[in-house]
Amino acid sequence: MIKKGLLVSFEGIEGSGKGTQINLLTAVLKENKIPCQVIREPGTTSLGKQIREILLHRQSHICIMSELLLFLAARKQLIEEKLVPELSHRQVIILDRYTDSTLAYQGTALPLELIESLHEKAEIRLKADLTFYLKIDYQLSLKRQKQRNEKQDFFEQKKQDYFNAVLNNYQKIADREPERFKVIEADQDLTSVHQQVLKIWQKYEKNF
Ligand code: T5A
Repeated sequence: MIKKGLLVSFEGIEGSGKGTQINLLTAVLKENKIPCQVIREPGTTSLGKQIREILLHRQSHICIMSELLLFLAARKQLIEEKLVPELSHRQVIILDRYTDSTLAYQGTALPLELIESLHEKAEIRLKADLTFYLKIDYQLSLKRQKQRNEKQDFFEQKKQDYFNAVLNNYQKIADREPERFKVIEADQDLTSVHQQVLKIWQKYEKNF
């Protein structure tokens, strides 16, 4: 594949504002006539939607390795069915979560090296070119979730210790890959967070 498109992912815990900031960035790209589309992980392909339902609204116990493999199955399908063909066009593909989510979440129970080696074995090698990590703490995540007043899915029901471990894993990625993985202080108002995203995007856009 000759890759002409750009993969931009958004990461962060529940309520960090990924969906909100993706909408704001997409509006700017459209205004500037830059072709773009948003893809949610898991959940964009038909298989991904089914896997999302199994994982987020599970009816019975799923062991951690099966959980990991299901996320990988959804990702592999997404790459083959959607990302590879779409990236052959010049456009920005915005991913609402991608591989870093697996490292952060499933990495709370499994070694990061194991998760990376399974990605490699499954030939999931397509990496995000740029990632916005919207950093908030657990208390704020909880507050924003409560404001929405929606029924909680499997992950949202997890406790503070779990989310602290997720945040710790995101920080490890930030320390390891500062060029790609941009940390945004997301505990500020929508506009300030959007301005931080735009500042990074505008620098990056010059190479696109
Ligand atoms: N998962 C996923 C894994 O475990 N492994 C994996 O490999 C992958 C891919 C998916 C779940 O699956 C797990 C992680 C997740 O638990 P999801 O539905 O895709 O779940 O993701 P969530 O993070 O749960 O989505 P949310 O909608 O909760 O969070 P967002 O998109 O980050 O937040 P958003 O934009 O919807 O905002 C939440 C609320 O906060 C307000 C918004 O208006 C909204 O009400 N808000 C702000 N308020 C004040 N100031 C700001 N700056 C605000 N920004 C947003």
